[in-house]
Amino acid sequence: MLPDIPRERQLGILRKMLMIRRAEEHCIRFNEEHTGLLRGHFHVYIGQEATGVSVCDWLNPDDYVFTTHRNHGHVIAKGGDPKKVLAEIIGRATGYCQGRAGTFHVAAPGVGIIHTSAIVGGCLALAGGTAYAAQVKGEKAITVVFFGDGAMEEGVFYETVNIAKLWNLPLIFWMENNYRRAGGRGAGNAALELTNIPKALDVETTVIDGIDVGTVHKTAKSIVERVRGGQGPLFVEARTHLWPGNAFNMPKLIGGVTDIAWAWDAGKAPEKVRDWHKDHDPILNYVRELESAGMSRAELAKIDAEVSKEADAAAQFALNSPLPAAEDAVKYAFAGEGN
Ligand SMILES: Cc1ncc(C[n+]2csc(CCOP(=O)(O)OP(=O)(O)O)c2C)c(N)n1
Ligand SMILES: [Mg+2]
Repeated sequence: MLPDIPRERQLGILRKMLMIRRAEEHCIRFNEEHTGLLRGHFHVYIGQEATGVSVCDWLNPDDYVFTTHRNHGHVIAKGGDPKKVLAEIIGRATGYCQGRAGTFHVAAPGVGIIHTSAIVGGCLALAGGTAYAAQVKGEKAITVVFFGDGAMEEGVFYETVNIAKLWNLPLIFWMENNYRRAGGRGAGNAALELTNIPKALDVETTVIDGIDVGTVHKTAKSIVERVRGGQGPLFVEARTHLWPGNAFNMPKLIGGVTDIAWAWDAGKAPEKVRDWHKDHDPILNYVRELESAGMSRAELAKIDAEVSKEADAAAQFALNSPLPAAEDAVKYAFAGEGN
């Protein structure tokens, strides 16, 4: 279903989702086509784009967002600059954190993402903190914390939900269930339904299809309005489907970059990724819906070409950017003058 908003805004959502996809394809290519660019492990948000983009579409610039080891998508969704995201991913001085954070910890305080942690569940308590601060200061800002199903195994999840409910904090718990763990739902959790856990702490929960933009957008609107209106913390489980390229220790472009034409000609997609793009890719689903609503294939392909060009330029910007200077190694390490 398409979100019930003007066409221009619908297309803004498409552009953002495509930007995340294209930027992250570059991220994987940084790893596959170069040596030593990405040092260590990394994760991508491919397949979950409908969630972050639709939620952030209802947020104000001064609302807070906390994210995870899959942060690239959330940072771009909240208004982050893809150039600075890609530069940070490969540790460049032009990146959001001047190359100190790398792929796992991209943070963009200017757009409301004041910190990122790759520790599973690491941002939950921090999100409780910004929600509490906003409440004490009487600000209108709300906080959204995105996290995975796996984070619900961490003790900090229970502590944060509990205190958020007790103090009626303006906090949205937005869980993205990507069924990554073997066995799927609840694989590392005794709860049969993960929503049973917040429910036990008297926090209202909603379960939605996280690949359908219209559903996520509509849900996010009401959840954001209610939390902003002082109705306390709410919990959403958005269910997505694992992108086949994520089924490894490191993401791989096993079918190459996404071709928007697979939206109307699924048979052209490589077999390894065909079913996923046909049934579970939030972007191609959305493209099909826009086409059914009267947009031409040429118009949709043009948007993709424009976004891809911008993402290519962002990747080039990152590659051309310098590493941080050696003499600046301890800069920002200590509070005080010069930092
Ligand atoms: C406290 C902690 N334990 C283990 C890890 C290693 N680790 C990284 S991602 C991940 C899976 C997390 O699952 P989930 O929260 O559902 O996120 P997903 O990767 O599925 O998006 C684990 C165990 C970690 N980063 N932090
Ligand atoms: Mg998961």
